[in-house]
Amino acid sequence: MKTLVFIPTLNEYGTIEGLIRTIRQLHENVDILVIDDNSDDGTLEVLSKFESQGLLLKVINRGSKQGIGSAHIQALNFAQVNRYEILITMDADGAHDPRFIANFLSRITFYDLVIGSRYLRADSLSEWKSFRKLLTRSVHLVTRVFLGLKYDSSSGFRCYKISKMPQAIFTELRSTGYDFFFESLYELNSHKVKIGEVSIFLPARTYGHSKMTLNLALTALKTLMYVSARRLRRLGM
Ligand SMILES: Nc1nc2c(ncn2[C@@H]2O[C@H](COP(=O)(O)OP(=O)(O)OP(=O)(O)O)[C@@H](O)[C@H]2O)c(=O)[nH]1
Ligand SMILES: [Mg+2]
Repeated sequence: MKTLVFIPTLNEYGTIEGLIRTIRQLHENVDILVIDDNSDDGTLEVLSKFESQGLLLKVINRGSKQGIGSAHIQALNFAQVNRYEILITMDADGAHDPRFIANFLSRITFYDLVIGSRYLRADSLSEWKSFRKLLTRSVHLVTRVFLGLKYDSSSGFRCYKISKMPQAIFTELRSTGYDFFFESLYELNSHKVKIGEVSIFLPARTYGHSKMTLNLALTALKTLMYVSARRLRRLGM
């Protein structure tokens, strides 16, 4: 199956090289697309070296910070326009282990979207600090209660079967940041896309820092309220 792996980057110099080399070793036939928002820590230099060596299909530098969600939407569009059958999306900061890609690829045979979940096994977040775990679990809880989502709604480790994606959904999303994950999942779930999960393990962060900011968290909260209201309207309440 024609497969694209997509990685959004914003200052991931410490991890990007190892990540791309590992993906290449494990899956020599996949293409890799990176969308970067003008990293200034040397990430772009590593990426353009890999692009010229043919290790990467393409690097798109968007020139300014436009958000992780908008990068995912652009990747979905790229995959459709370039006729990929499968799109895998994953983070660059070392949180998403490429060894799980094989599990996604076998599971996607039975589903249209497969989410990498941190809630199927008790030890998925065993290395994380308690506060970080609490934050992630809170998102899981509120999206379950307010949006009716039983899946890991903030996970960016995903596998899409492109032909089964109602692409119009992605052009209508209001989210451009981290809210993309639960808003897109809510819409795909509402459109009866067949969703499955695979268990993933996330190590504690050893390089770099989170790109999540208070502003982005507040925006996500606002989006949550909008999408909850959308849900209530659809339920006729
Ligand atoms: N292109 C682009 N990539 C981004 C942006 N924000 C984050 N990323 C990338 O998206 C991925 C996830 O970002 P993280 O900061 O690790 O977000 P997170 O995993 O929810 O937060 P942590 O658990 O603290 O790591 C990483 O590969 C980032 O480099 C952005 O605005 N633009
Ligand atoms: Mg991360």
